[in-house]
Amino acid sequence: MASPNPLLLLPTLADDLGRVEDQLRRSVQAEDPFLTEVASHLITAGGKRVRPAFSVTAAGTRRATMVASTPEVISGAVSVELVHLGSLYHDDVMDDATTRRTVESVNARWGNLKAILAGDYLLARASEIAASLGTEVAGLLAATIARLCEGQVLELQHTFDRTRTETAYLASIDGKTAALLATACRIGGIVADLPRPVIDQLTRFGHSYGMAFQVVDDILDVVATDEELGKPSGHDLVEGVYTLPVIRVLAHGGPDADRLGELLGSPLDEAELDEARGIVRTSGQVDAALDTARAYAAEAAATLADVADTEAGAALVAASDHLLETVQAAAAR
Ligand code: GRG
Repeated sequence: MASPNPLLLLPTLADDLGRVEDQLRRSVQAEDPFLTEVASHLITAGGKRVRPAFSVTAAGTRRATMVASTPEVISGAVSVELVHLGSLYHDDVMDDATTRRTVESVNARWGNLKAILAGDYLLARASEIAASLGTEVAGLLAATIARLCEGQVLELQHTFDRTRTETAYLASIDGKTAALLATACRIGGIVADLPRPVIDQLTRFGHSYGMAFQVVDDILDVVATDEELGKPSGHDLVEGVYTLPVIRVLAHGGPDADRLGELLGSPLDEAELDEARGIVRTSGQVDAALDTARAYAAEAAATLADVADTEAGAALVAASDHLLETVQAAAAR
């Protein structure tokens, strides 16, 4: 069993995340109760709230000990989580997902059209809140939404592509995941009015952490169970999204690569999915991908070395060390 995320041990964070939760729910209250229900669905379902936790913690990196966040920092954290939510609504439509955050996905429950519209609504609310924090935050969030789209398009361009390269994979996750984690930290720093060099450090931290986070997420899709993920595992292979461990097995060559190459390139039935996952799991490339995630996490920690003497700085560094714990146990089975 992995230990809790070190950010959650910060004495003020639970209260601040409670305030984030309240504002999140208020921010999706529409005039139409049906729209409120659809837009609230994944908020109520839960989620780890990693991005708001980073915004709040990043904002505190120059204080020796954390204090309750300002309303502006809470709003910044909410705007980032709303973008994340909007992207999940749209992502689940694209993937035809049935489950998210352990509950029925929005598209499965209400259909694609409503899921797309509710996703748009979440993005609009995020933009409105960001605009209340000033033009820099509004511009940054808009540019980050564009980065998510760019990352996702890069992924779509390579679905069922057995020749997808590691470079193409890394460029995609940079946009679809690392950009928003970088922005989560940057917004915390901007809204807390931290010195510019610290804001830039926090941004680099969030970016490296985000790269590690997505590599870990992709490894988990190969090695974890449905229960551990709260959604069907092996989904990436089914959808034709070939991630780091798969790309490396194929690139390595030999009998594993040959057999995996025969299986991939088109949709898989259940037996083929099991066989493909088995090949990747036993190939040694899961460990190699873990090394890559570890290197990004170490890069993230190193970025914050000179603020690691504050409570918040130390917690961010510890969070990057902790990230690998979540996947090591699953990968070792
Ligand atoms: C309209 C903003 C927008 C984007 C359109 C669909 C799309 C382009 C991008 C998809 C981006 C995406 C879903 C990336 C995956 C990011 C990721 C690792 C999600 C899981 O994050 P967790 O583990 O999930 O933090 P919880 O549920 O805990 O919040």
